Amino acid sequence: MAHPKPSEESLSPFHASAPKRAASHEGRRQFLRASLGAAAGAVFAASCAKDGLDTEVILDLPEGLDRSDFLVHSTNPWCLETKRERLDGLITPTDQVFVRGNLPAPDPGVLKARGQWTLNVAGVKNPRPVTLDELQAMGRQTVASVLQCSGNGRNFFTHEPSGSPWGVGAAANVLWTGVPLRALVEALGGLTPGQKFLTATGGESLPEGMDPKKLMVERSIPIEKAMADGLLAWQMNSEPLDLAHGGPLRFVVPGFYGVNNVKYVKQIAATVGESDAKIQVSSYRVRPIGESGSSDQPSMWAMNTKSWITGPTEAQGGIQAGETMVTGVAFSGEAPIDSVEVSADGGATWTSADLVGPDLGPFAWRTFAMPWKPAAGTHSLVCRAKDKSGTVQPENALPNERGYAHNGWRDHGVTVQVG
Ligand SMILES: Nc1nc2c(c(=O)[nH]1)N[C@H]1C(S)=C(S)[C@@H](COP(=O)(O)O)O[C@H]1N2
Ligand SMILES: [Mo]
Repeated sequence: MAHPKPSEESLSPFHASAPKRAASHEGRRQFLRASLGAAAGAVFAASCAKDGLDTEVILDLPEGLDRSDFLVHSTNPWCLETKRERLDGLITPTDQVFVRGNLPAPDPGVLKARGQWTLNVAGVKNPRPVTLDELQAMGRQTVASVLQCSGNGRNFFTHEPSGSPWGVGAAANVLWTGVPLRALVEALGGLTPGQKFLTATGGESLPEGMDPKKLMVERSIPIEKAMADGLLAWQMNSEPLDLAHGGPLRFVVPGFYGVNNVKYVKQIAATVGESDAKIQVSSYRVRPIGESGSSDQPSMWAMNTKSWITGPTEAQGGIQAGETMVTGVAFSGEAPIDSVEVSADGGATWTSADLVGPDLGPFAWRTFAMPWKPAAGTHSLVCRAKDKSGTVQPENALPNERGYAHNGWRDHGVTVQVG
């Protein structure tokens, strides 16, 4: 079993490699206990082998989450992947949304006084700290958008990129409610001239003695995108935002990869340049295999066109010959979804699927379905989406050092046994 290489996502003191899977359970328990014991204020994480951590060594999941819904890639910070068959819906229930932390979450105490959570705002004519109570009086909007980790699909690359080996489940479609960034900027007198980026900073506390620039979650995006679609959100799926997903306040960038959706946001600043934090400068950059990250490479901003099958799946076991339904999800960060085709013979022949349910806007995913009457045997189900700009999901993804942005339809397929 391949063991993940150390990664730029796991170079923090919060990630320690787990013992090899060959180690005995007792050995692993001792290792875990020792690590937790030694932690004393610091924390321990076990990064995982490709099929997730052993059940025995997993700590309690964040409040309200059920172990059976997830593949556990690491524990502290949490990297929890939603199982493919759980993504079979228009809105992903909050307790089934994947969790990905680069750092351990802040103390849950921050949720006790949500209204007092304070956001520093800079790069505007009248910069000042604004409380969540104040933000709630400045405007309100609800947006459906796909939250997807840049590394979703990493496990399908064959060069074994470092980082969590996500399959399809580092993604969810959720409703965000908050105040548009543009309303906040207007309330504070508008942007000061010359700003090209919007830089958002996460509110986790960082360990003493470490270079904060190497650890902090601080992301910059083009200012036009931020002013058009950025949202300071305090609700997910009509409930107060929980800690795992960034409560009390999160900067949401519909259409952009997960990392730009900064949790526990404590500062937003309109800036002339991009953040000098490592997560912006050299991490989350698409580059050829073997190259190091640098700021002249494309940053993980807009998501590409993508779809995958959610049912039937291999995990659901064999299905009976006769009538069934192929289902899945499709989205694109750049243009609304136009159509989805499904193939039950590995891409030799294609049939149009029906888009199911209401269109929740350009940043949400569409669910699709196609009636299917399979004969007994083994079938290879694949799907491919087309967006309204004419972009078609490619057969193969572009291999890249960190295994980002995999949207190849072939690797996203499922093989099902029909009895
Ligand atoms: N403050 C903060 N924001 C963050 C992160 C983080 O570690 N800290 N992780 C980012 C990454 S890489 C992803 S994929 C998403 C995951 O969001 P979720 O845990 O709500 O699924 O949050 C992003 N925003
Ligand atoms: Mo991510």
